Amino acid sequence: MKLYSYFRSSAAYRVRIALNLKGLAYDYVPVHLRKGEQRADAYTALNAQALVPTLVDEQGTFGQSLAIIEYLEERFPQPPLLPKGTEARARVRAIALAIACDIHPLDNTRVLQYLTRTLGVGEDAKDAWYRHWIDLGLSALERQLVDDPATGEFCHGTAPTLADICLVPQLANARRAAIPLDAYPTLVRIESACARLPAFAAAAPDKQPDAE
Ligand SMILES: N[C@@H](CCC(=O)N[C@@H](CS)C(=O)NCC(=O)O)C(=O)O
Repeated sequence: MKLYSYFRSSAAYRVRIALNLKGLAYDYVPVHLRKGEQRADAYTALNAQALVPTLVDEQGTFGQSLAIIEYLEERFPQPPLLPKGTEARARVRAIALAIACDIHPLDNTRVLQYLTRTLGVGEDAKDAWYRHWIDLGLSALERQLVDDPATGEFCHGTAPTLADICLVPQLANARRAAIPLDAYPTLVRIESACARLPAFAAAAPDKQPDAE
């Protein structure tokens, strides 16, 4: 398997965690987003959206981190990244999608660049935008998780799931932007539990071959 990735990409970080949790070896192919390598013809031939990650294996070429993770889940079911039970799976997917659909896309590099380079928004306003969408999303997640008996050591129970796979990279983004996380004690506690697992630790941005 080959994973096209960028060390700071939180969407690629999700897939790195999933591959590690499942014990799947892969070749890391760096795509330097700040140099614009995602827009080169060689890469858009693999990923028409010009986004990382892309996973390539003997079955095909796959984009979108959550689709890739569900593909891995179906091909390599152990250990499961979704809990047993329809309701539990819906809960885990809802947490994952709240991050992947409602927080992360608004703070993506190309969105921030459009704000500054095309719309002429200043750096302070851009930073305020970034913080606003992260805080709004994380506040809702904290409220959702804090008193829910389904929340355990991890977002759902006692084993990491797709929800944790999305949460940890999003918190890493927030930390990089120096956003205070004191208002999210449940999320930070779950992040610490994940950090103790080698699969999460090895997927961290600073552990990647293209880390700067
Ligand atoms: N929904 C996509 C999002 C992918 C995405 O936004 N990737 C970012 C890095 S985290 C990217 O490649 N950005 C390139 C750019 O903004 O030009 C997924 O989950 O895979």
